[in-house]
Amino acid sequence: MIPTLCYIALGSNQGDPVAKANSAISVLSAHPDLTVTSVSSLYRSAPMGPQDQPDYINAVLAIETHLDAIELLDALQQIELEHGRERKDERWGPRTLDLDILLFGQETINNPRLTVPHYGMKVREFVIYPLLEIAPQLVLPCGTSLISLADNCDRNGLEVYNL
Ligand code: ROI
Repeated sequence: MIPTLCYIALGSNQGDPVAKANSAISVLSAHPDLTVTSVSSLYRSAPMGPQDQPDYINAVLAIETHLDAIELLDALQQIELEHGRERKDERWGPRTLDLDILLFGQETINNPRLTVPHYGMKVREFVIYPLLEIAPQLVLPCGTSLISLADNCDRNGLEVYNL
């Protein structure tokens, strides 16, 4: 069986987001069911949504897996919980660790728990530019190229995070 190439977005803005991001990358890399094939730089981004919250650290990873999409979602949600994720009611509020499936191969998934491609990935600079770093030739299942999304997306102050 050929594994599925997937892209995962990582975001954090609570309790040392850089440490959380690095820890999540380590845990994903060590996971028996996942092979991490590339990791973008860490980026610092202004919050999308309510502005009275800290800046975010964002990154994107490419992984290969034999899991199905829901099994992958379960694995990611388990890692979120281990990093102190609490699901609160507040829409677009701060988060300790967010791991979102952006793409699952070339599949389109509309499941009550999971929508793939991720609904925000076409417009969010903190997804598009890290993804461009690791997959510049990427084309979405709808036929849109990542490069054309970047052409239409302001960086909104997004910058590579350096210590
Ligand atoms: N804003 C930024 N910059 N990065 C995120 O990862 C992020 N995640 C979210 C919301 C609250 C929409 N804002 C974000 O879930």
